[in-house]
Amino acid sequence: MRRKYGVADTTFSRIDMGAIAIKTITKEDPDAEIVRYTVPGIKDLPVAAKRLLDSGCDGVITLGWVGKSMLDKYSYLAASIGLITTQIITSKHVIDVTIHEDEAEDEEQLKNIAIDRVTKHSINLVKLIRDGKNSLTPFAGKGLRQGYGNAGPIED
Ligand code: RDL
Ligand code: RDL
Ligand code: RDL
Repeated sequence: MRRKYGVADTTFSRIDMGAIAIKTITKEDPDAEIVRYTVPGIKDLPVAAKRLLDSGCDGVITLGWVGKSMLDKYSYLAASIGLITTQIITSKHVIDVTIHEDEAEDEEQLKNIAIDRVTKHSINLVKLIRDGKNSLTPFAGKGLRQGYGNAGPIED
């Protein structure tokens, strides 16, 4: 059956991460139906995700951008709890991609983190939705990271 993916993004974000997610999902699952939902900011993402799932999406990826201030970080904590609650209520995956504006020294680095994180998590979403709960098991314990190079496993 044709899979339906939700992409929720924000106007607060300084990079069009929705476009990157749609491109990646389409490449990974050419048969995919994708529904995009853009909201003002991260605190609006939980209801966007829930509405996408209620309307038939099999899973959702949310794309958030967190500013540098403490107030922004509190907003992210609230949004994150909302996103996790949405997953529990709906029993469906909501992959939370978040870029923290203070993660990088300059805009170029921030952009590279965003592209890497969105791309890798879009692939994770497709795997989980299309291939099921053991789709990531071959990578368990491998120290995979999104936004950076992998940390790698601790060998014995
Ligand atoms: O519902 C309207 C807004 O309250 C909502 O869009 C918030 O997520 C907006 N917002 C903040 O109020 C804030 O203090 C955001 C941030 N910080 C932030 O860092 N990133 C956002 N929104 O996407
Ligand atoms: O839904 C996709 C991701 O948001 C989710 O997998 C997170 O749990 C990933 N993650 C972080 O975003 C983070 O800031 C993790 C950590 N830190 C962490 O320390 N350990 C994790 N995930 O397993
Ligand atoms: O150790 C360096 C990073 O892994 C660490 O700072 C993480 O917390 C960075 N990070 C986020 O801040 C986040 O919001 C990660 C994710 N999301 C994520 O989804 N995957 C990561 N890191 O590997």
